[in-house]
Amino acid sequence: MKSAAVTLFSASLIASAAAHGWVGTLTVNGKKYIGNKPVEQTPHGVPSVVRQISNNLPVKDVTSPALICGRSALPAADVATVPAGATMLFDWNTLSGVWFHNVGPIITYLASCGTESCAEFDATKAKWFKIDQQGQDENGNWAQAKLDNGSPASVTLPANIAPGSYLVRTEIIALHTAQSPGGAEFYPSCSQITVTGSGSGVPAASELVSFPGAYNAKAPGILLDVYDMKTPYQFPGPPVAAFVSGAPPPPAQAPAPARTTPAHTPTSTGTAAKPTGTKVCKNKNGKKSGNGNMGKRERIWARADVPGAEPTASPVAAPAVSRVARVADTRRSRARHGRRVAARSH
Ligand SMILES: [Cu+2]
Repeated sequence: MKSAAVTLFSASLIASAAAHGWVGTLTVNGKKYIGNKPVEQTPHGVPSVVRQISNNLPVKDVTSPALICGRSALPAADVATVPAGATMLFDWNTLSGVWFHNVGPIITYLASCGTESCAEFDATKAKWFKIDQQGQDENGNWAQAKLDNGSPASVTLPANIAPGSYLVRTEIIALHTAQSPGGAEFYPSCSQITVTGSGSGVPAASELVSFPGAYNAKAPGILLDVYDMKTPYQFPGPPVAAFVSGAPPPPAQAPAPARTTPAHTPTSTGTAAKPTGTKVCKNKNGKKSGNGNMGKRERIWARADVPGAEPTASPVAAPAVSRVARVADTRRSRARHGRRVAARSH
């Protein structure tokens, strides 16, 4: 017979396990690549292109190696072929079905695996560049909330990217408890791809980051009260790489050795970056759109977050989400976590 304590412990395990997810399917041009459940659920998974994580708990320590590809992520056996410019659809699963946290961005990075297959590639050595970041749409709805109806996260590979072997790191950051240090929840997932095409787009050396290392626990996009935002959301990490966004690349970090500039690297450090926040998110009804696809405007807005613009205060300071939306989010968050205290615990 179970003791009350054991029952309670089991219940809390179930509650937290149900809360978190993994990439269950990557779809490219209609072809589906199955991602395994975490090792705790599926010790012997099917061959996949998605690196399998050990369990589905969030990563909360930005200095942890788990921030690279998820908790104890294992290299995967297969590699997906993705033409430059193709859209990758990431289906996020949880033990209770679909994703259900609803506040926070979805951010995607790539790292070259060099000349080796990504199946052999050691992700601790990866140098990442950002290709996409999705925050709130013009109604204040977060990209993440759109996963809640079972829609996949949609990320388009740059059309001009140089072909080769890449690791894709796509990440949900859940911000419902981010008002406390260490409260943000990171869900990184890595997939192994071979990009085909004839593009020549590569990141500048100054745009490459490492995980862990790219994120600061106190960054404004990581430590914040997402229900009481005074300024537009500031994505953590570097800007989207210039060859993707079309913005001028950031200057090399000083002190930097004189660069032997490759022919393809633009040298301009002009100040033509569009300011962020010129499009203020407002939400009059707080309703979810129910549409899993990102609007074009949103993508443009998200990608307008370019070098030089991030640290600058928005010229139009206004809450990014209306009070109605905040209340709705809070209610949903409470309902899903049972109670606020439970939510804070994971
Ligand atoms: Cu959670």
